[in-house]
Amino acid sequence: MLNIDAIHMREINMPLAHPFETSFGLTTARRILLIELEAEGLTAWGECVAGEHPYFSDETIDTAWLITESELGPSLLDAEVERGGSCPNIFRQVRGHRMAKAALENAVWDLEAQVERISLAELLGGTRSVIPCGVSIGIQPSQAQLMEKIATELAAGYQRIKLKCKPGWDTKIFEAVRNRWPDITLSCDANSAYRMKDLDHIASWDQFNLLMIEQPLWYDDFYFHSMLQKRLKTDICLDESIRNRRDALAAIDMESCRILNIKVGRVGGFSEAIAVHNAAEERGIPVWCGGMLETGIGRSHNIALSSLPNFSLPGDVSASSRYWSQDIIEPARARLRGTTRPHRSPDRSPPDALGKGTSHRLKPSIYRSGYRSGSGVASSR
Ligand code: OSB
Ligand code: MG
Repeated sequence: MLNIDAIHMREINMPLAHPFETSFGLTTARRILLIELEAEGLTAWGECVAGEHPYFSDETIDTAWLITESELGPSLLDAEVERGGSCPNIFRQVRGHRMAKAALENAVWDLEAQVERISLAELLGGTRSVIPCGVSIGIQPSQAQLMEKIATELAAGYQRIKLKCKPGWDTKIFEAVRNRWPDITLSCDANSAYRMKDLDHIASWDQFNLLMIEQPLWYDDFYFHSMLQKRLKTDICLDESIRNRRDALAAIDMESCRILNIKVGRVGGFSEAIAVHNAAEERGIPVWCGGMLETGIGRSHNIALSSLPNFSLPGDVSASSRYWSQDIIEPARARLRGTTRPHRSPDRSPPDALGKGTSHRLKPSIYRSGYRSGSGVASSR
């Protein structure tokens, strides 16, 4: 049994070192919900990856805050929590809200790893000690700026370059990049920016020898992706469409994709992420770990997950300094050229930036802290 004394919810506001543009918009700063569990004399952390707007998924930081405070947090405090893997059952009654669930569940796994005195990677069943890293490069103000950025990332040793794309920022860009770097591992991510009328256009990218085309069509689709995949030599990778193991099975069976991106927040936590990983592995489908512009807390969880055996393609687990001039935890150390390692004992020291001293202790309870509520107003249960 893991005795959870308190759940702290905090919202922090983090300016990005560089704006990040995708087909659904420009992000210059992130509002991030952090979960801190007090239990067994220990402190464990989870990060919610929901964005400020419901553009990547239907969740936002505000829906996650609401559901955590009113539903998931109280359920967790009432439950007998054996381990991280107990959480899906505890949260069963709440439909959806997977990013909110994941933040809590992942904090429980973090707690369990500390209690067991093993690394999170080991607890998750990880076997890889070196994780290959790729980078995701947002849409840039100009082609020249993109080329410069790619050159910098290649010089840093990153093993795969993924270009965000959208209509108007695609074929010409791929052509220019391929002309300059004929042999690099290159992929693209459309974040659902295309429709079936673009089928021939997308099929023309076969000439660029891309490792994959990520989520070209609707965010919730399998069927049209399977029609598109039949017309492509290039592998499709699904991101947004895959919410759980059953989605992964459907997509694989329908041949909607040949590669899967796993984001632990998108599938609702480590338990489901492992289930998706295993389902793909059994069917010979490689996976890689996606990113959601996380702070060091979320990124360290992604790196731990990436140590599972079927994470055979480079993940979006690049250095935190690419996104933040000042991260909230000591960023991953032992970074070799284009790779990272799961922490043996993650640096869980609570960041000063969080204003930890301002929350009051009352247990068991859910605390709110951060700028929303001033200092430590405990909600009633
Ligand atoms: O589709 O992978 C995506 C960021 C925000 C929303 C969606 C995506 C992304 C990224 C970021 O590509 C990659 C990273 O965190 O390194
Ligand atoms: Mg994606």
